Amino acid sequence: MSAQESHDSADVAARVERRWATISVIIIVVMAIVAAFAGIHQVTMPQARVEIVDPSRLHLSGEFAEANLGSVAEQDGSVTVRAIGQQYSFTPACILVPAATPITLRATSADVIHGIIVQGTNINTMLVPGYVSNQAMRFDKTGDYVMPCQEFCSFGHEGMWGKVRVIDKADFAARAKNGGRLSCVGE
Ligand SMILES: [Cu+2]
Repeated sequence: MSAQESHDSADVAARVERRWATISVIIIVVMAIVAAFAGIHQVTMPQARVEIVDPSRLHLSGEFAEANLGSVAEQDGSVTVRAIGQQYSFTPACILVPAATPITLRATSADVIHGIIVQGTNINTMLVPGYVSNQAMRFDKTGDYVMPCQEFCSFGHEGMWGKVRVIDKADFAARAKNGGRLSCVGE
């Protein structure tokens, strides 16, 4: 190999290295943009099935109007509970449900992010303003379960407690007979 040839191949190597370095920098930049976009997009949006609701109009009409909150017996034998969280309480503050029954909790927030956790169970969901949380529940034993807010929601957070009261299935059916919305507030 002559001196000239080795000089040329050093040039070629340098050019190829620069090209691949540029390509790898472009790949890294593209990946960073994709990661940033996905991160920002996903934190502003729950990732499961999304149901939206206008938090500023909850009380006025629709599913979460005050008269529609509480527990209702469905035709198929299940129970639906509708509730909202707001600084610093849950409505209803005492949720009444039957034992040994599939229950769907549908809940949302009227202001900031709150959370529902039911003592001694794996029931745990966030209440995000603008979105409806769906949580399947089932209680085999009757009794009272405390339900604190599990998401720091400002200065009154530690006072934000609700309760779930599980009653006998037949008692619940008797109370649900006339189709109203049930709760145990004030009992
Ligand atoms: Cu809260």
